[in-house]
Amino acid sequence: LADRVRYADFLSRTMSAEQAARFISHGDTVGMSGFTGVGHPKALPQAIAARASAAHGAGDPFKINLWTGASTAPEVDGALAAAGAIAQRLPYNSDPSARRQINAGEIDYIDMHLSHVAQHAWFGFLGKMDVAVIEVAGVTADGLLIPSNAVGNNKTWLQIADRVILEVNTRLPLRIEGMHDIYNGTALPPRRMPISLTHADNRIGEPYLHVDPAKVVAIVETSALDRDNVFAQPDANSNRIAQFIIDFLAHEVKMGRLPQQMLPIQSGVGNVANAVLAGLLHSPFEKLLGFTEVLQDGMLDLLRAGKMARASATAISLSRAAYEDFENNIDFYRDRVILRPQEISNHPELVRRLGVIAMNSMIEADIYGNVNSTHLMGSSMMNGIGGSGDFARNGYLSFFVTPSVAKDGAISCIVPMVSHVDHTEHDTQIIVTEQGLADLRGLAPRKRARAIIEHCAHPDFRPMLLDYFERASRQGAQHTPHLLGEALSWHQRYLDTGSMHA
Ligand code: 0RQ
Repeated sequence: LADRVRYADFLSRTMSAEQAARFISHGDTVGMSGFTGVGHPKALPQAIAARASAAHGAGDPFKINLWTGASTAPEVDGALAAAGAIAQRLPYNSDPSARRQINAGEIDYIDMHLSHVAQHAWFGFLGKMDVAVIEVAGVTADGLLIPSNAVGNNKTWLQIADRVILEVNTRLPLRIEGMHDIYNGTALPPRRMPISLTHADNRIGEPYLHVDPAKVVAIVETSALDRDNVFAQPDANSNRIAQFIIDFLAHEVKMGRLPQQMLPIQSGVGNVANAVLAGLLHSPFEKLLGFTEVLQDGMLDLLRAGKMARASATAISLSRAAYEDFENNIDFYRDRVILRPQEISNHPELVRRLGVIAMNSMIEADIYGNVNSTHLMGSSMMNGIGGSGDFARNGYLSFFVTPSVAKDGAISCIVPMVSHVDHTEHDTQIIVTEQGLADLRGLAPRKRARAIIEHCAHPDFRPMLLDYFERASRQGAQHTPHLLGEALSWHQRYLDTGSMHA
């Protein structure tokens, strides 16, 4: 460990995860590292889960509030949920057991824009943090922390927590040192200054995280890999959606509404997003820039092929094969990848200034372009809003994509009224399904409805949507025609019969 932890003072604080878990008590708020399955602590969460199980076995309560960057992995959310050890969770979760408990009302889940988390913690809106558990690649001789494959909210957790536990992961390449750009200039209002980042690949901070050495109570050595973020090969629907987007972007360049060199790209998580990036590999665009939160396999391919010049993100979330390539060619990628705190990677000021092209997946959209990214049938949480809102509202262009139907055609992803709203009609510009693309820019609601029904709805549902819209248009107010008694009847019918078909 001494070659990783070069700050000698810390070595005497080395201990097992089980010993370190004693610094965490029932009722504590624990800020952990971790963003989209990478950079999370690998050992401590399981040791805390074991502590919780032992306490529960003895009839004692043991739950913590768990705050992270975004989603983690089975050894964090999975282990802690299995032990019934989570009281409150924020800001994003994709773990199935934690999701079950969230939807059973057993975990209080606070679904937040990822760019809001650090500042809301600083403002004191969320309460105080007792312990931070942060994975790092190493500690320099000066006591500076070399970040791991994700930065997330680590800077803020290290600053606001009373105590800090560091997991030093010896499996991480030490040559990752220098890839990160940690900006420390975000003061609180009214003392905030402009963030002087004017190009997606600017570096405005320093490569290390700071910690007050006096707060570090334990150093735990680990060597486990991050989650294997596997992707399905893009299917026919994803490829069609990708092609619609690429053709649209090429058209925008032709019309002079996008510069030839394009604008920086943000891509959400998932298979469709990855297919769009794969499509860009064979597109006419060159010297692309990424300004996104998660760097996935598709973006790594673009960097390797020289199609993308540089990418800025807060986490590198890769499949095993892509991660091997990343590690083997770390010097190449260190020159081309910049990892920032999520309050910077997702910052509305920067997304707006840079003119980011935002592409995010959704669960459903309604005929007016309101988008639901988070809830199934209105009540059941899927994952969370993540960074989609940070980018959608502030981007130069904002795409929302989905297959037109779900559950083997039983569900239409284009509905009369969304059962939950994450992105209002004011934040959505372009809706894309495998059926086509609806460009909503400059359209009033009734024209938006016709464009979405005609271009995006599945043919099996298109006549029903048209019928709804036309009947609504014949009665009542005409700005955004709705039949309130029917607007959510498609969802109710699915709950009653297992299908939205009439
Ligand atoms: O369920 O697996 O049980 O069949 O929802 O759907 O089509 O596999 O889509 O994996 O791309 O996820 C919006 C959830 C899409 C994701 C969402 C069912 C469907 C399936 C998943 P099954 P797909 P994806 C940056 C941006 C919010 C955060 C975000 C997400 C399951 O993209 O979490 O954008 N986004 N972050 O069958 C009922 C419908 C449905 C439906 C699909 N209309 N009704 N069920 N499903 N449509 C990244 C970060 O912020 C970290």
